[in-house]
Amino acid sequence: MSALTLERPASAQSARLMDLEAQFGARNYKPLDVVLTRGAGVHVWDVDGRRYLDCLSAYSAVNQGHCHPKILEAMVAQAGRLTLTSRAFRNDQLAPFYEELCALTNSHKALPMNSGAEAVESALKVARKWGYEVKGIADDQAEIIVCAGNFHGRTLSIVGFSTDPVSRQGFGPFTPGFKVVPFGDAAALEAAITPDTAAFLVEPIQGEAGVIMPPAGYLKAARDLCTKHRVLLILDEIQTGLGRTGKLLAEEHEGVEADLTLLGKALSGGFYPVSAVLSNAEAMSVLKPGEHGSTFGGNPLACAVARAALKVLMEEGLVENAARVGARLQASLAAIASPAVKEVRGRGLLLAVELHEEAGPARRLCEALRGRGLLCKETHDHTVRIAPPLVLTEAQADWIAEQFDAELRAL
Ligand code: IF1
Repeated sequence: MSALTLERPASAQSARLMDLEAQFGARNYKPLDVVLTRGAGVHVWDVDGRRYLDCLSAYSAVNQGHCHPKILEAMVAQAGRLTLTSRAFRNDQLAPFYEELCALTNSHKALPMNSGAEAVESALKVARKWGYEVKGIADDQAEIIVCAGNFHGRTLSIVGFSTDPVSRQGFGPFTPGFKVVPFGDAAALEAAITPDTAAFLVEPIQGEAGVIMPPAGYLKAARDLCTKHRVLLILDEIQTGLGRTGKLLAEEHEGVEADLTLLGKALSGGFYPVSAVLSNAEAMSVLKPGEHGSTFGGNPLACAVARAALKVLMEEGLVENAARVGARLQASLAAIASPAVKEVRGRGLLLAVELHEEAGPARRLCEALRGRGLLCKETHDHTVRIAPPLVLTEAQADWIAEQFDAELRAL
């Protein structure tokens, strides 16, 4: 029977918790009415003991699986030793974190921050400073090109160049110096470049926009245009990076190397806010002491957690697993014969099912799938994102496809 209309009664405990959230919390989210209390691997449990397969992974922050024991162990050990010194002093976790992160990503330098948005903002500052000091752009004239449909975070500068009205409504005035071009259009990118262009910031696959894939060759064309016009290519891999698309970095699918690469989310395996700006060029060298910083950026606890998260990612072969199991899941989803499905798209374990408008809001499908023990989230009105932890097995991938098949037929 379709679970579409199943309105499961929330238990007294979950109802009380939801009421408290409504009473005291800012209403900046509309979450599913499921109150989670435990996670392990691909699964999470709600306060009523129901188990779910997590197909969101906290927006790709728990690629290693929920509460990975080895990351937990590293976090607890470090938390009992030294958590925060500020960068006024040094600590014994930062250098090994730098070394391991740069070796893994073939980077020259790394700038450690906390949230993804902070990494984005830091990269924008580095790009502007590089534009003035290295490229020779006149003061305060630097331009940075971004793509329509972008999602890079929620700070004022970032939402200022968003094309999503909901993200920017009521938050003006915004930071100047940004130009928007269509995603996937290399000609439009070249036309937008001027001698004042310092950088081009883009997601290799647009996550929030609905797992929008660029045309084949677009990233390579962007790389070549940036090289030709001395523009820094900044790839935001905060969601696509760290194995999510079946490569360590999504840029590898097109064999390109960004000048600045942004990481976050799974850099800590979901244990702690850790982000980083990686520099393949010497762009980072424009930063001088005192010009940028953060209280928690590069703290020993963050570094210890990130080191363990990267170790788990590589030792457990999660990048290859994402490629193999993701291809199986994508093929199974694409084989679903349902008139409700407009498109199945994505790469590795960053997938999406887009519904035809007549099939109704994707939220309803998410609610129905929750009734089957599968948690996923709609992005915009008609697309369901499917991004389980990269530890997913083939059997679990088949189970996900079976749940979608059952509910899509019901649609
Ligand atoms: C929310 C979206 C995803 C990101 C990329 C930078 C950031 C994000 C490509 C900023 C963050 C999160 C933010 C979170 C929900 C989630 C999200 F729906 F908002 F758009 F994943 F698609 N670059 N994405 O995806 O990183 O500062 O959040 O650490 O704002 O609700 P952050």
